[in-house]
Amino acid sequence: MFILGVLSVLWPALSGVWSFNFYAEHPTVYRGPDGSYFGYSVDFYQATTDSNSISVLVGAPKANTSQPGIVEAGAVYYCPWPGLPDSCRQIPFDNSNNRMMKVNGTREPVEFKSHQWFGASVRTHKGKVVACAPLYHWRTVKLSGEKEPVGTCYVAIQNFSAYAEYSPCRTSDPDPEGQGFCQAGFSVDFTKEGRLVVGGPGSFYWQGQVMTAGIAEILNGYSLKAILRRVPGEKHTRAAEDTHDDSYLGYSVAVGEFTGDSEQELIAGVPRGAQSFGYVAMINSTNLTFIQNFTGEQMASYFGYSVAVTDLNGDGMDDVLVGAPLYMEREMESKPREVGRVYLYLQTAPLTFSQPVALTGTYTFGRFGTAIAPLGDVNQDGYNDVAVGCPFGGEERGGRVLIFNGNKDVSTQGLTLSQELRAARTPSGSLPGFGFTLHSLQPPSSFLTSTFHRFPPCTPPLPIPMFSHIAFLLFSGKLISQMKGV
Ligand SMILES: [Ca+2]
Ligand SMILES: [Ca+2]
Ligand SMILES: [Ca+2]
Repeated sequence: MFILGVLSVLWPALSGVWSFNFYAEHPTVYRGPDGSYFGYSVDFYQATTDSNSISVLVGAPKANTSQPGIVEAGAVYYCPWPGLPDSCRQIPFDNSNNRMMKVNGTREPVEFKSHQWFGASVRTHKGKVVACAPLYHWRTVKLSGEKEPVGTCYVAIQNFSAYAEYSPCRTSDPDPEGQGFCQAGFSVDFTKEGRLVVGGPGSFYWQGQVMTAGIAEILNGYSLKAILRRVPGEKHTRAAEDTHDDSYLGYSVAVGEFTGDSEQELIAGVPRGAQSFGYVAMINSTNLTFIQNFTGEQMASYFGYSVAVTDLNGDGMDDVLVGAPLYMEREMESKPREVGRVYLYLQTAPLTFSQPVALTGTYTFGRFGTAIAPLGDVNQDGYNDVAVGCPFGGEERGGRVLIFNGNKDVSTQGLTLSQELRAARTPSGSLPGFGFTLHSLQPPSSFLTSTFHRFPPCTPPLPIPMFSHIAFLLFSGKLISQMKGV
């Protein structure tokens, strides 16, 4: 069943603060096939930098495709903006069946694309697009042949006229102790130069791994037949001691500048590292060695589930935001409440950060911090702003997106909550999961978020959360609403 988003805005009670707000009365709404998890990932797409036409890409990791013999390969949809709810169409990243090989005289599939979750991640950078299938399996190099979830990604350039596959963990290093369970593409991002960053949280007994590669190198010399091809110039983190097993390095990735030069560093969430306190690693992008960590404060809070980078206090230095959506608030003489928390680390000098500024969720089991999206400067006061998703927040647990404004004195005054958005109830009930995924475009200040229809009883986040998205909402930030709080 489809549900269209009908939205309302909860205006915050802020005394004497003027603020611009997202205009949320009539968001653009897109929808995909029922059960396809349409909206699991989202991004904006601009074919060229001087192009005025901006469109929207939406991942639907359980969508069926026209690939022969493949069930639920997953897809990424191209949606024109502005556009009608049903105007999205699948992008043909891969039209083919499983590749085959001859083993002992019989033809066997080399890979397994059914249920591979293509579209679980999608990211764009100046006309380049990457989308990944973290549950793509392939038959290992072993004679016995085993199915292992190495994951794979596809890149597209030149307005979807050229495609290539990039599967950095499909190597001759199989099994759990190698890259066999990598799930490459669980998270993806780009550096400012357009170099691809891929997280694979299952490598090396789930220590996890981060890889980078250039898009030009992925495309040059690409061949369907070269299954074990190594992309020239690819870089990756390596296996550590076994005390790092089950850490999930690469569950989330982001990029920023933290050393005072122009070579960006990588930021990667490790939500089960540090004895399950979770940490976030800063990684040198030149050699992929570890520089320093930010460590969580509470065991099993899933610190590092999400990461983001932006400058929130206007000093020109990138700051780091880390989500811990299972953080529990413990008050004296009351039961702990699982509300979720976001930590902001302000860069005070190269490789030096403030004590974290904490933003704490208010809704029990709301999973505040599941998604974090830098917004640019929404209210035009000179300081960047940020959106935080709280997908099961609200009295009806339908989900909330909270907008926080940066300022000069964030370290002492924190961030200011300026707006709380929600999906309104519909005749068939609320739209749960509003704010599960977030991505912004600046300018014009707009952001994408999604809702989904069914979700299981509260379970800890698994490497792939089992959610079913059915609708998808786009807030156009015309900033027409200037209001004075009461
Ligand atoms: Ca740097
Ligand atoms: Ca800053
Ligand atoms: Ca601002």
